[in-house]
Amino acid sequence: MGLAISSARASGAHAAADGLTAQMMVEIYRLMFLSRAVDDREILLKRQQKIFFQVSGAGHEALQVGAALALRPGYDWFFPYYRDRALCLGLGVTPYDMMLQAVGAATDPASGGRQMPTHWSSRPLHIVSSSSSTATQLLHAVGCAEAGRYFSRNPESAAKAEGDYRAFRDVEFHGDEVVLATIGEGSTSQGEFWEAINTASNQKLPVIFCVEDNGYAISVPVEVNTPGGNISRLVANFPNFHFAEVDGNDPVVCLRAFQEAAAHCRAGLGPALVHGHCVRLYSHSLSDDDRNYRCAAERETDALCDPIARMRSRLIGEGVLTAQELDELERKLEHDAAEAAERALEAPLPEVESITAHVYSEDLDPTRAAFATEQPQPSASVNGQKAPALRTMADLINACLRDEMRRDPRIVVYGEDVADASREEALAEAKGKGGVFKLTAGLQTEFGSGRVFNSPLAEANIVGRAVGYALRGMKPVVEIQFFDYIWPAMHQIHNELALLRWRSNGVWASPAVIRAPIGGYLTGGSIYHSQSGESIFTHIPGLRVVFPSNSLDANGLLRTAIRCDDPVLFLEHKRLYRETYLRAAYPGPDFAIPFGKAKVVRAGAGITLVTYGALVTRALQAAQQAEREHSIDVEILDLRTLNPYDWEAIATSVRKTNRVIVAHEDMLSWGYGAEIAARIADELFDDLDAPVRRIGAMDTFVAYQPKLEDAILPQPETILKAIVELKRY
Ligand SMILES: Cc1ncc(C[n+]2csc(CCOP(=O)(O)OP(=O)(O)O)c2C)c(N)n1
Ligand SMILES: [Mg+2]
Repeated sequence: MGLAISSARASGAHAAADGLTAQMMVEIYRLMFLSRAVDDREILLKRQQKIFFQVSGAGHEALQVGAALALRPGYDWFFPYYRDRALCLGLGVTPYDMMLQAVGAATDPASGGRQMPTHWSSRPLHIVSSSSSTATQLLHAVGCAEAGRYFSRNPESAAKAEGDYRAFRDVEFHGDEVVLATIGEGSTSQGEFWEAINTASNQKLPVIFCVEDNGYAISVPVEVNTPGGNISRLVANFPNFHFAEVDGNDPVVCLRAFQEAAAHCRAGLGPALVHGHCVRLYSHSLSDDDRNYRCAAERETDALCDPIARMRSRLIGEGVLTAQELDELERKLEHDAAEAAERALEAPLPEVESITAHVYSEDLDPTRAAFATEQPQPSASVNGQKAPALRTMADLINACLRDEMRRDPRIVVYGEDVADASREEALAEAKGKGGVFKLTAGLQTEFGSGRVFNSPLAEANIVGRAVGYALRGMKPVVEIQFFDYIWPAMHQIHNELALLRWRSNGVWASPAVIRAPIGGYLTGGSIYHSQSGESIFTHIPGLRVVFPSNSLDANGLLRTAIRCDDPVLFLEHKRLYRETYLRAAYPGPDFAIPFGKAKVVRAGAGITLVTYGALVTRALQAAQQAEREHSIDVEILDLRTLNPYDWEAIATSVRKTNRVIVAHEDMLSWGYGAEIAARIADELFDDLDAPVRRIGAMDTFVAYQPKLEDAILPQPETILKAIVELKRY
């Protein structure tokens, strides 16, 4: 540090109050003051319009420095939020790193100019890229802790392997590592806070939750967010927790609280929650003015609690440093902050050409030929012997999960009801559940409850934890019980799962697989068990979307989804799960299909019909009838994957037929077909002899009464009618 410590203290091993050395007391003050100095410098830059956003940690420094000094960067794991400047300085992020982010420099190590300032990330320090979304990070912290525990219990699973995502996902773990997740008191109102402490408590995970309670969420005071105004009182009954409610303006008290919390976690006793009462000395951000909603007296009282002023008096009072030595130290830190800003303002800006880098994995392209591993290998039937058994889509998805779990010990499967039985003793007499559609049947029995388990009934919990697992190098293959209930997880999917790689400039990634049964034609499935909505997910950059139409494709595409290095939404049409006409022989444990390769399921020269999912069979019926009754020769393309999709196959077919229909089960307006149709009109206009036609469901939800369902969803007759009409042009 090279800091001057007053001679009275520096001379010996004399300990200051609370058992801390003078050196430690000065280090605490240095970090607190440096944090404030960087904030104040940024505020100046913002006022000079040299940076574009500022949010400060002023008033939170004591709590955060206590946390930083109790934990081990690069060993423990950190999920901070935007106010954690002092925490990150304490962990080893430099003022220059921070200023690079403020100016949006190409060399900003957190995001390469993609994120706002204070959205921390550092791979070497184990600070995981944070978003602006409040509370999402807590579930990542839980998944991260689960992954650390998994690797400690199964160290062989950390081994590198070639041929799949593991080649690019390095694993580090320590048996006594701790995960820190911080949050403001207002954000504890989010469901994800409760979903995170639920799992941490239940599984005794080594997560320290730190609530930085400054009494306000922008303009909303704590009592509006938290019944009774105190989060500690509300959470007090969660089992296995160590709780501490502390004066967040006293860094020594905070340090001790975090040391005790860490000891509880490292001993495997469970999680901890440190609730620090601190002050927000500035407005929420530079876009806010707290004089609009706080009285002057309240702001003045807070100002008197300034933890830096208090610590300064204490250092002088205890004879650790003189006022003059402190002045010198402060001038030096202010100079360091200013110098970091000057240097950062000179740094090169990101190139526009770099914008699309890291949306998807650059290491492993799931469209590449390597994923066209082998032809199906029927398990029986040699030399005209007995034909191999044909298996349904449900069977072949289950078989793929089983094969991949045998091959890759980093795979865990969880979701609602996916285990055979959480109470294992029941399996002595019961056959097990294994999913409401039985797609995961027998997996817990074969691979154990450490790899296949039930989650709480909370979809954000399922996906948020998957992000945490995956960023540690594991492969969570999770189930959302019905696509209709994916919406509570939407925030995690859109703002976290799909975005982590891009926002961290390729440093972090969460290549998890989400399986979701989708679609209607169930006769009685009604509104909440028949929804489609795939276009909402294909609209998310960073997320692969797969939608097989038959057993063999489901098997081969799921294998690619699991082995690839991107997050994948794997949509399984539940009407197709057990259709006998879609059955296929088991293709062997290495059968894979690359993404982005459509299949010509019927060749023809008259009209191109682009479709996928449950409409493939219905399109085939319509095409056969069109041929029989109208002599129209329809070519059907099954897209199989929706992002990426096979534009070349579409273009080749349309150039041949000059007429095209895009058909899907989802609602017509703003549906998946709108994009395909628009692109055809745009790029293949000269090849068209007729307008591009779309087919989809009515713009409503699916009704319970089959008569209504039949009318709402597209039928073979709907498709036939469109074919005949289009041929008239
Ligand atoms: C999910 C979500 N909703 C709303 C916001 C907008 N927002 C940003 S910070 C904030 C208040 C957070 O207050 P608190 O949790 O107390 O943290 P503090 O800023 O006081 O440290 C809000 C509403 C957001 N970022 N994320
Ligand atoms: Mg707050």
